Amino acid sequence: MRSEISFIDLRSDTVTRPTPEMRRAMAEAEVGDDVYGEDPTVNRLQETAADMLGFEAALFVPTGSMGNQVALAVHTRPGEEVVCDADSHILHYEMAAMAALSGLLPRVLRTADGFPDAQQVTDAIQPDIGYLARTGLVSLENSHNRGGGAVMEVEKQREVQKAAHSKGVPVHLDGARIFNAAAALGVDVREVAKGFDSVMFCLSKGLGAPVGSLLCGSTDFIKEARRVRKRFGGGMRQAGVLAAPGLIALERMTGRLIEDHDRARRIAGALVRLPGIQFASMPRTNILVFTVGPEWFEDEMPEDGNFAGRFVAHLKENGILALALDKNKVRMVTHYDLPEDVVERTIMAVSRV
Ligand code: TLP
Repeated sequence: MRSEISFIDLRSDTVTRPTPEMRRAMAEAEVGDDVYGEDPTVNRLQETAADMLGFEAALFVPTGSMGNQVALAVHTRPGEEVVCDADSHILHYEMAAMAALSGLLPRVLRTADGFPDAQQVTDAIQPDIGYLARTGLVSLENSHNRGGGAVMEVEKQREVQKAAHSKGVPVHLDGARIFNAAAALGVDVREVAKGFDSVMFCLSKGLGAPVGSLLCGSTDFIKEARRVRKRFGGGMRQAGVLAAPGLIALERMTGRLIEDHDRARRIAGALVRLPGIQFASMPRTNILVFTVGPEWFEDEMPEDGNFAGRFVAHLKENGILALALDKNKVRMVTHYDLPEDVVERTIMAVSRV
């Protein structure tokens, strides 16, 4: 698409293309068969990731969804419940995998910003009674995708971890964008990862690698995760060509995420002044989620009430790609693979709409 017309693609940070340095690293990567654990580049990536996040071990997986689902499968047994928030990625965007692949039932929490508090989690964990399903896992998401890139404070994470652990329930973090969360909080990524029994994070979003995520945990947890990854069809062979750009992502791309956050803030700062646009909260990371009201469509009110869909279609006519999350909500995501004047051009295009 981009070769025909040059759109500014704000649909997601997943659209980022690998840097020239990543492509060179892919071409030159040393490889082996990773199902035998013999790919030196994959091994290096896994060790680097575990070390950066403060875990004993890590496992390279093809996608964030697989990383989350492998974690869910390892922590639980079929017939158990997973406590998660109503807007979480594991519930919304993973194709009911927890039910389809692992026989799990979500115990859904309604929250204002995507982040349950300790009391909600305590109340959601089932007492050990013969006629109730057992709670197998609590899962958090930081930063929060559908929550407009919102960031959960480290102290609040600790309280939830304490509440779950006191009842013997492990806690997983969907940290697809954990480096964005760490940058926004101004802390080392280890602080955000601390206290979780497992953390998944993605290389293929704001960090710009073409493929891949890592699941981090204890040595025993990762040993079991390797088996489940294979069962789910995620055992890769000469995956060093994919791990090599991931190493570049970890070495070079984490430090620049604040630039994306700054752009998101500037775009939001201009949009919030327009009538009919509302932000539940102003962006702290690289995701903007806002609602569009009927004020935008005086002349051509969409009959199906799909304001966001219509808004996004008009934006596309003006050279900007964004995502409609539902009939009212629009999402934009900033990332490194955008032109210098993205902020100005986006504000201009919205004004034209
Ligand atoms: N999110 C994608 C879409 O699936 C919505 C995006 O464009 O943001 N956890 C979180 C919090 C995510 O945002 C995503 C991807 C994943 C997990 C899954 O990663 P992949 O796409 O690699 O399976």
